Amino acid sequence: RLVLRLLAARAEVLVERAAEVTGRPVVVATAVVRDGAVLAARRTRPAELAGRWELPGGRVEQGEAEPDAVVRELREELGVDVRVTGRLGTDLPLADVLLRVHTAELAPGSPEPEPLEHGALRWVDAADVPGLDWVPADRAVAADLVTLLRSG
Ligand code: DCM
Repeated sequence: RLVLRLLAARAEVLVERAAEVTGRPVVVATAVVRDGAVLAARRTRPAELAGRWELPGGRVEQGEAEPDAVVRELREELGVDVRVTGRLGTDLPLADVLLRVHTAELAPGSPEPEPLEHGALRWVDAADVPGLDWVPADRAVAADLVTLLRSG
């Protein structure tokens, strides 16, 4: 039985390593929450996603910690300073990346968000989350978003 337990432990380690080696790049999406609303951003590209709403974010760079990627991407895309507060939902496998949703709040003294790389921005409250035209991946966390907004 001891041997079986050792083999099982070894198998777990190997599975974890395989996931690291074959792992897809992570794209962080961010639910910035303020006063019971989440900040949604309207995409302008590619054509099939243009006009639809997303949680802003982007690709994590090699060796970069995810919270640092969230802070960097939101500074680039929205001109804001954020503080990362947690995670939302489960990882979502996309074609060639893994989408992981973080939660954040504007840091004290942060500028107001501006659509530097999006067509528009909008604060969306719990009642309006389900009806928004989310990009398909972000639609998957809509129920978790509603729960988060209603809990705060
Ligand atoms: N993406 C998404 N939802 C987000 C952010 C990104 O589905 N909230 C997808 C769109 C692209 C990929 O991740 O396929 C990379 O995003 P970007 O083009 O914004 O770098």
